[in-house]
Amino acid sequence: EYKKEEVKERQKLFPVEFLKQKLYYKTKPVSLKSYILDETKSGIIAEIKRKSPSEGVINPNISVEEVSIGYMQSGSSALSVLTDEPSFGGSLKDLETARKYNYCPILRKDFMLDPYQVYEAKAHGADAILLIAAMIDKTQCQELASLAHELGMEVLLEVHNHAELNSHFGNYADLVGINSRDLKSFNTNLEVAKELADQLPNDVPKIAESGLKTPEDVLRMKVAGFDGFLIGTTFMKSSQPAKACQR
Ligand code: IGP
Repeated sequence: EYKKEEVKERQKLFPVEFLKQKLYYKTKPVSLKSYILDETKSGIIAEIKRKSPSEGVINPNISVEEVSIGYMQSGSSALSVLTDEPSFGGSLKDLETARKYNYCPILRKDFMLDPYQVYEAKAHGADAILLIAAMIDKTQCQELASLAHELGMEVLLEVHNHAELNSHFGNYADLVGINSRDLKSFNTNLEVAKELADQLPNDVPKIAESGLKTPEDVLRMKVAGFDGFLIGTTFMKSSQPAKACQR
């Protein structure tokens, strides 16, 4: 996998000691969980996503300042910023830009496998990180999560099926995301998420991820017990992502 190499390269250029000097390493994160559970907010986590393996190019030339501010003004509860360059066209710079212009919780969306990435997330302004059950085992998740917690961030654990939920679920997960997209076939199926939601304990906030296209989709997932709704493609496909979010 390219991730390991990429991380090693960056670590050589910017050692952890360097990251610790950065402004956002020292600032206090905001709680994604509490924003998601705030009933006066929409629950929408709006994503900055230029391209993806399933869609190809979505909206490559956006301004992160403009889109992230627009998302928040349209009533999002939080932002998700992809920082993976090869598959999604994102960067840590995008994360830092979104941070600079918004005080809401921001999720760093990437394939996390090394503690170094957790330091990076904090140093560039993230409030929460994503851990993907399909990519790393539970022990790795717990290790990365305890570092994230040490740095004041929260953890969104992503699962796609019963097996992943059973093998990975633990109290290290501040929120659980159910990804309706099968990372192998790229198909999305909201029924998958609805069914899995019932298996989760009531006290952990649930996020419906991927494949949400209409306000009705969001409503359906809300009725199914979800607290949060992670939406990327539907917003980013629009020439004005924030307008799409307003709906
Ligand atoms: C957003 P969509 O279908 O609205 O663009 O999906 C988000 O769920 C998706 O980007 C995502 C993702 C991921 C991307 C969910 N889990 C893991 C990269 C890695």
